[in-house]
Amino acid sequence: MTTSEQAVREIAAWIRDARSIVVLTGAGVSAESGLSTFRDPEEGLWSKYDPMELATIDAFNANPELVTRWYHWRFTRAIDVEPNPGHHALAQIERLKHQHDSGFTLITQNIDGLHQRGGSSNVVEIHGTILTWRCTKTGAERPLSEIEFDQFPIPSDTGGLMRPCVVWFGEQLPESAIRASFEALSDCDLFMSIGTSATVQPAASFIEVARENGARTVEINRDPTPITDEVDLTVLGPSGLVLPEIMDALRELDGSGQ
Ligand code: BJW
Repeated sequence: MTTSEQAVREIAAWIRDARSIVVLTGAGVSAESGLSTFRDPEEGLWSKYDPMELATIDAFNANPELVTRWYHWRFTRAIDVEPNPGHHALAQIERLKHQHDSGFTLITQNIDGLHQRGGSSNVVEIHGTILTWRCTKTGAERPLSEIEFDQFPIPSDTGGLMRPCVVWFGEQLPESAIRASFEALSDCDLFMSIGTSATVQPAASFIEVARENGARTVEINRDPTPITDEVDLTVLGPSGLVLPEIMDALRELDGSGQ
């Protein structure tokens, strides 16, 4: 058995034994669906585009046409792709834990809606969603289906502009999402960081909150990150491959009742 096979089995046993699990996901989980991550030096969005020109309120105010066009392109990509085996495995783990009356909270930094489309139900979107837009003047929200993308920027009915309900740099995270995250973190006994570079705050600090509360910590990532040496167990590999392996190992353990 390789080290990574051993780690997969151990993580499966920790998932089986956990009373309450928090999973934090990032762009890496959607990479195998065909969506770009942010910080990959070759393919990442921030290697081609300047986040300060696209992902801040100042950028939107300075050039709403450019920012609106960019997010229009981003959501057409997001709705064009399908959830991958990593998304499906997380949804299966959630269902299994709920069957055993255990807690399972999926906190995602992703705005693409793929976890929900992959079958997850308890999803906390801490950086918002690209599938809902709101008026800059009144804050009134509208689903994509009710917005016509026939001019850029998009005027709202009330004299403002429509912007995506995502969290840009320097903006506060949605209060309800922060509250739900900290409630789950304060009660979890297993924390898993998956497909995130663990560099953007406050999400990057969630692991410390979980650890201070006594949780075991796990990371699954294609590449090492700043938390790789801090976690109790790491599996380096694509989440679309590793998560289904963990789910298979969990089924084996669950079926055998060990
Ligand atoms: C795979 C894989 C595969 C690839 N399988 N793995 C404290 C200290 C310093 C700064 C701050 C601080 N507190 C707040 C800040 C400022 C700022 C911040 O954190 N800056 C840092 C960069 C230093 N934070 C904020 O501004 C936040 N707001 C806030 O805290 O408000 C209060 C406040 C404001 C100001 C000052 C102080 C307090 C808001 C952050 C919003 C982030 N927004 C974005 C854009 C969203 C909209 C959009 O999508 O366009 O969110 S930025 C971008 O980064 C996006 C992501 O959700 C986020 C995280 O990225 P993620 O998901 O980790 O992606 P990558 O690309 O970084 O990593 C992918 C990983 O996957 C890699 O490790 C790969 O190896 C791996 N991978 N393929 C598994 N197949």
